[in-house]
Amino acid sequence: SIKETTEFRKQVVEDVLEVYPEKARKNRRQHIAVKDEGCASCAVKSNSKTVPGLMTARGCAYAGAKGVVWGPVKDVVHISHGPVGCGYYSWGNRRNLAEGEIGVDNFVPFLFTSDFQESDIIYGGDKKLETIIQEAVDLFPNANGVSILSECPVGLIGDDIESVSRRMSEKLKLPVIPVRCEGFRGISQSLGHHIANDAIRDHLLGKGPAREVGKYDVGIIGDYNIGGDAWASKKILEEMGLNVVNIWTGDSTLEMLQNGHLVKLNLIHCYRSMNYIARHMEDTYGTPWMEFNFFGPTKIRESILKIAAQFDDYIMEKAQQVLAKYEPQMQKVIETYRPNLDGKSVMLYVGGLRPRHIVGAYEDLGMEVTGTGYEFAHSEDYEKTLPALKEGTLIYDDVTAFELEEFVMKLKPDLVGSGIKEKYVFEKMGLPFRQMHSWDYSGPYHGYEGFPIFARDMDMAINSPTWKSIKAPWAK
Ligand code: ICE
Repeated sequence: SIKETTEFRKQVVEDVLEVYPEKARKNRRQHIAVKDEGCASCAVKSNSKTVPGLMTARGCAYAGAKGVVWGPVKDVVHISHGPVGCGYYSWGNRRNLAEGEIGVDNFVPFLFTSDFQESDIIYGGDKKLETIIQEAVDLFPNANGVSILSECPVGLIGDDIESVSRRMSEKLKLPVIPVRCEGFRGISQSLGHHIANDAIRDHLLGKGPAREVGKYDVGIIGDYNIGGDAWASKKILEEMGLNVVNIWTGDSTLEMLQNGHLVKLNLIHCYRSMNYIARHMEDTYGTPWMEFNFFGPTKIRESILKIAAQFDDYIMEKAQQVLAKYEPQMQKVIETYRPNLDGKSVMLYVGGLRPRHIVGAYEDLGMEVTGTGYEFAHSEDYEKTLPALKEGTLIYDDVTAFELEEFVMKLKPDLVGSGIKEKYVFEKMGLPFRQMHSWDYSGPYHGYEGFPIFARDMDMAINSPTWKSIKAPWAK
């Protein structure tokens, strides 16, 4: 029964935390919960410092600012400012796709780094920064701007990237944007999102070429086009009769960042990374915003109707046509894959949005989410999550490598959905796994284009015959 399951999972939590010293156990206890009847003890502490010594999967402010928000702006040269590692290891693996001529008007696939050496740390890197901004613009004359993403040492040695940026911006007649996203700031990539939002607000927003706002103009905020997600979302909105003029930031241009407020409505997919700027655009320019979710046909339907309700009868009629056109196709996808997936369970661990946003897509396939958690969500994210979960679901915030492994071994899900740091741990245990950050070289997963791919991938992972011939070496 549900009650027994809930009690069992509560006991699992106690057992797993048992190994920690008392102080660490007390801390971690607050970050883990099992959804119980009436949510008597569902509260999960979040957005707080990781206990030193515990293995976290979190990233840093630089990851949030460069990797997440700024990196997908394609006509801007993004300089990873500092030692080579941060730029190198964040190069190309988020799979945020962008159209355009590589090296001409699309610099997303490139890595630009100031490659700090000892001498730069000792004598300062401002001169070098000036030189490489000039070099980058000489080499790529179509670049519409330059962003400077600080790595830790830049902040530690007190470099003044703001004044270099100001000088070079005047000289080159281009936006040169300093982003003070040193990795040590904050406790996760979440502050990096905020810093990146603030840099857009301070340096670009409202400073673009003026344009008229059409009555069906909308922006997509917080879809980073992972494996083509934003293109799949855009397609639905356009078929509804809406005009997608901005995407922040997936396949984006500098102009889109300047004119994000010039729409009738901003549609937010990733609330966690972009709520700051959405609120700012509303407060300053009166641009309204609302959240939506394009994962799986149930959530897509809800979102399409909610979005259309903000417009007129014409859009509502088109929205109904979109539903009528695609839902039978989605039903076919469900008929194909549901028999293979019905009743299977999945445990998730992702960043700041997906642990709640993808629940509906799994449920469309008959699967059950038995555990989920975020790396860096805030309390409002957990509040939005709880209603989406079944009673008995295990919830873990900033789960440690040890805890997640133990939880998985005890709950025995049919599938784990998490990131690259988790993938091989579970695959070596003989457990089906899908990367739910990068979609494992696949995608898109958003929209009507994405759902058939998502369904196929989950089936492929769970029902691959290879699992039958895999045994962990120690289990043989
Ligand atoms: Fe938002 Mo990985 Fe994107 Fe979310 Fe964010 Fe990150 Fe991507 Fe993950 C992201 S912006 S990079 S939807 S930082 S997959 S919160 S952790 S769940």
